[in-house]
Amino acid sequence: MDEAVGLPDFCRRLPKVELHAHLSGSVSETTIQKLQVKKGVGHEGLQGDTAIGKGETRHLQEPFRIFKIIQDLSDTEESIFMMTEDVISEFAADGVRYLELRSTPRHMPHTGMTPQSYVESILSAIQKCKDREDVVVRLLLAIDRRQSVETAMTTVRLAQEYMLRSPGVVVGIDLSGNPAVGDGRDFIPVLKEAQNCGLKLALHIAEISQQAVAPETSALLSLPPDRVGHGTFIHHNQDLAAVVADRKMPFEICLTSNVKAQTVASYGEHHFQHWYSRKQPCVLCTDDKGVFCTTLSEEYRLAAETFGLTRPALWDLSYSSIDHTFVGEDLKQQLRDRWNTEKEKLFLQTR
Ligand code: 6MZ
Repeated sequence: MDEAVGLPDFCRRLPKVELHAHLSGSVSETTIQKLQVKKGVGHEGLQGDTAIGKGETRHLQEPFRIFKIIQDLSDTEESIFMMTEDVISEFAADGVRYLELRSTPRHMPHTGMTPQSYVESILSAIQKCKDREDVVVRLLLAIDRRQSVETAMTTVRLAQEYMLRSPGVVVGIDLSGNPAVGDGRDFIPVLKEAQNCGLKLALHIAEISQQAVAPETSALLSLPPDRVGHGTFIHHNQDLAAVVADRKMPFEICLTSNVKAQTVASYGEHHFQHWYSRKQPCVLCTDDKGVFCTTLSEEYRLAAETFGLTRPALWDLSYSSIDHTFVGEDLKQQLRDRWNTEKEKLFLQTR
């Protein structure tokens, strides 16, 4: 391929799949400003920054402080609708053609927002974007590790209900939240229930070093999940690494998030290298594009520059990500056809 088109431009034009994007963490600065106006809060009213800028790193606790600020700003159905619309448009503008968003349903008694109306606001925004934006969007409902098992079960029931009603837009369950809090084993029965009703599982596993030896890690892996979120410390434990390798479990890889939140020391030391070189399925994702000031194109560019991936290798990485989406074979095939059409165009434009 002609090198005349610069790498950032190539990465932007590349059709991409985003599989690990938390709604609140994906909200851009512009949307935060709109939320502030809606709520009548000035910037001075925010407790600290709402993003971790270029070249900065902060302890993993910091993004969790920021999520809380964004969640406090978005406590009505209207704000959830607006942020979902904005996030979808931004991903589409970055060349994302298939997007799986995930979000934790919230109950806000002071505004009347319920977990149901929260999910419905996201689904309405997805529906509104359907004809306008050039991206297919699906939704995972998230369980926060801080929550009670009862709340987690309510989330699974909601996901089950909307999987049938949406129809097909709600596709799975995510287990996330501060990894230093709680024990993931508490949620095993709830996650099994989700599997039994046909929901897919994308679970944050071994995001911090303590979890490489924690009993919850092998318990969660034995479910088994359909995809592993981060999995940063799995390869530090041979037994866990063998389970993941044998089952060819796909990794959701979030380079910038892990480096900026200091769970990985540098891009060059990221576990992507370990797994990619062993042909383990890997999908590049953003995690929280707003909080970590990134885009999916930027993650592809960083992977190329850090690990020496050629443009055809980037293409293959994006194309193979379709295999790991939580949709049926028909839609997967449509996406592959779409990718193949775009490939021709991309190659022609850059010849
Ligand atoms: C674990 C994370 C996360 O649900 O309000 N979340 N959980 N590790 C991460 N790595 C940095 N990034 C985001 O989006 C925000 C929520 O997503 C989860 C946390 O539970 C956070 O509260 P929603 O849309």
